[in-house]
Amino acid sequence: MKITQIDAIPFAVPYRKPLKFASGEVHAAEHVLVRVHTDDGIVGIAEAPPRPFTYGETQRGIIAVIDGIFAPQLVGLALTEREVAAARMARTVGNPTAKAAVDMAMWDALGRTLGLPVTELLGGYTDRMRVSHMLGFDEPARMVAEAERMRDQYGISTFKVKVGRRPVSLDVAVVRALRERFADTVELYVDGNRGWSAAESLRAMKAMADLGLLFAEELCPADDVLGRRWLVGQLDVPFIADESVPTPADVTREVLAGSATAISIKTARTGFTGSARVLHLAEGLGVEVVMGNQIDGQIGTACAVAFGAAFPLTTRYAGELSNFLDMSDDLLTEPLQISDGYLHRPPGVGLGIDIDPDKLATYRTDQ
Ligand code: MUC
Ligand code: MG
Repeated sequence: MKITQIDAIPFAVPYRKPLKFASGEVHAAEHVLVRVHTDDGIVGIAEAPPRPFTYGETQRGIIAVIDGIFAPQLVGLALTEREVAAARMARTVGNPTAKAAVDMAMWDALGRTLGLPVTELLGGYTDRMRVSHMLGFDEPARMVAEAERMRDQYGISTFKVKVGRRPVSLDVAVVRALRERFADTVELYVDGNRGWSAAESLRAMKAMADLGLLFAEELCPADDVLGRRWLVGQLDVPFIADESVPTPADVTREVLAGSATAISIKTARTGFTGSARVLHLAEGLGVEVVMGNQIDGQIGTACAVAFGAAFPLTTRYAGELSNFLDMSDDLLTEPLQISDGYLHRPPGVGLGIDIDPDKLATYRTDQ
């Protein structure tokens, strides 16, 4: 059960259609495959998706921190020493997706070693999650058409609408068009990725007051401290903190300050060990959680559903598990399937997924 080697392998898979939102856009999954090898011949896997516009991590930076700083401190540890691994990685500030991928690859290796699914090791609540799909920026009619396709093809009926553009009326028109098209057969919520000011956010939320929104997410920056508190205090839906809460300490700060009333849990950002801390903190504070998506590929999505399905609170709402549908291909031997609006966690031990060596050879960018 001892770690002998950690690999960090860059790969790039193009998107069929880019995802655009207030803080950036993604045209290719330029991620890092992380493999944790043990002296039993087990290999655990996970992926780190760099989001330079959000956390400042880059593909090269993730590889450098894993190869140069984390791997030398973790080789020799047993897979059961996950808290030792977490404490050693925590000495390095930032680098959330690099830390998360190493943590999750260790959990995958542990599950494979013990012959148990990771989701059962984490909590074992259920084996599936309802799926929420993210609608990136486009013309209102095209965003409605994408929602129709997701509903018809995959049975998805919860949509997170990216907002934060100017004028505010542009995004309000999209949400109104979706509500008019689907009436009350769909759940809708909005994510601003910090694009609006607090005042613009309140104006938009008032203009959408009749549209039955489930949540509002990160509409304005958390660093607009008093503005955000002023906004959140006036809303009648939970306000989800996402990129403003990359650590449990950030969750505490934002919730106690009255600047967030719900939390997006992203395994890509807090792994399994850190996500459990965030979840239990949210539970203790009495705030809602949503399983978010860091624009993950199928490996990351398998991680998100393994965690989300493990606990009752994370399955209360649909999880954001469908971004991989926009990718032209992926690395897994068995692609994930969404049907009737649900994603089941892959059966099998660990995360239940395996890398196809031919696909890895095609998409890795280091050889
Ligand atoms: C989201 O919920 O914000 C967009 C940027 C990012 O870091 O994650 C995505 C989705
Ligand atoms: Mg978000």
